Amino acid sequence: MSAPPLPVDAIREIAAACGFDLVRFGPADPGEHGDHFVRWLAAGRHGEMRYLERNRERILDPGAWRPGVRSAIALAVDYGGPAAALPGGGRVARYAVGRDYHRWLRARVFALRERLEAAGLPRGSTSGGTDALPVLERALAARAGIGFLARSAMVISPAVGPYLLLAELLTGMELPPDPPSPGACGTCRACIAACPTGAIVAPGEVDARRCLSYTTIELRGFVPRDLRESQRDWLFGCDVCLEVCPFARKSPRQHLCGEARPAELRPHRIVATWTLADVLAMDEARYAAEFTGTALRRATRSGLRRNAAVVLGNRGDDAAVPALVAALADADPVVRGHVAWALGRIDGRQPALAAAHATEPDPRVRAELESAMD
Ligand code: B12
Ligand code: SF4
Ligand code: SF4
Repeated sequence: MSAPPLPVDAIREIAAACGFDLVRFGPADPGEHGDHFVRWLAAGRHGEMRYLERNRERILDPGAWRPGVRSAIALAVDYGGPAAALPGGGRVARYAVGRDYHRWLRARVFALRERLEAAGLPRGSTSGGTDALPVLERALAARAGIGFLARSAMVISPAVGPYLLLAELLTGMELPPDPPSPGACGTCRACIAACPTGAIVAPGEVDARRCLSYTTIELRGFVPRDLRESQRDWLFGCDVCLEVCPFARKSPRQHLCGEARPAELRPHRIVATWTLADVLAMDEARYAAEFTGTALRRATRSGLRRNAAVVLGNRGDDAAVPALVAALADADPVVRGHVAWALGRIDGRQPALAAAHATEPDPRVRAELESAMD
């Protein structure tokens, strides 16, 4: 297939009606961004996200898994909004505050596909999704002109800002490419200076192994000790490099609260009502019942409880000690280890640390207990 069977303006109008704030056309392949991706992988910056390595060839060449693909309809939704934290502390990155975007954004992409097919696009001729296809979504968005590739590595729209969730429909149609987006970082380096862990190692390049979004969400097991203090109050993800960005003030939704906010972006019950102690104490049944449909689930129950322990340690509040002491007897060594670290931050002379050390079977947790008492 080559020429579009329906006017390109109709595609834009239908996409806008489906709830996309930005709609642009561009190539389906990552072009020169692919070289950067290859270098990034070779440097091991992906950490334990091995699926990126496994999908390398498909990511570099979408034609290998979608023969005949020509263009991408690049899509974006503004999710800007007020900072969110659990009552009493524990911040959650804005993208994860409401309903899981993998669900509601994917539903929008599928609705768009259906409407385009109803308008004349051959059935089954597109592949679409958000964070689901083996593609570099930032590369597609930047090449289509959704925004510019910034020093923070975010794709930023000069009109809407950095709080953009990206999605795409890949198609065999030859769509006329949109021009590159205007806008640039200029002399600003605020995100690089503000990143709590120094994860932005070069302009546009993030070492995921140091990024709090990786350590709090993707990483399973123990968080390197030298990164825990830098986690500060972040329970899930991190928005620092977006918050300090001057373009963040552009988000049309940044001040929308309560009923004025789109339903899928309103704070989930967990964010609105749970405390860090609730997260730390949650059992499997409560996790299964409450976290379904949230992006928070990605971190796993173990990871969320580990993160809660780190944040409680960073907050240094004596009131958290009973909950932490109780969790020293938890079945999960990752939780026990981070709880030991947290107690050490609050009071290394806490007698429960020595008592736990006397019976602790896991050498990693024993090391945490020793370091906490040091
Ligand atoms: C793996 C991943 C991560 C990793 C690694 C991120 C990274 N910067 O490398 C971790 C877990 C750390 C992460 C964090 C976040 N992520 Co993330 N993540 C992804 C995912 C699944 C794959 C990205 C990837 O392959 N990274 C590898 C690097 C090399 O590629 P890249 O991130 O696309 O970066 C591009 C630029 O770095 C560029 N580049 C850099 N230098 C140069 C130089 C030249 C010359 C060129 C040409 C290109 C170039 O090359 C890359 C390709 O275009 C995508 C979804 C997807 N399928 O694309 C979401 C995605 C990138 N993440 C997203 C979001 C929202 C976040 C967070 C804001 C979440 C949060 N608040 O906690 C943070 C932001 C951290 C940051 N500053 O990047 C959005 C970004 C939207 C946007 N407007 O840019 C995406 C697109 C998901 C989505 N569907 O919306 N993420
Ligand atoms: S998300 Fe946080 S830790 Fe990751 S690069 Fe941005 S500021 Fe640094
Ligand atoms: S904070 Fe400054 S350097 Fe970083 S992405 Fe925004 S404009 Fe670019």
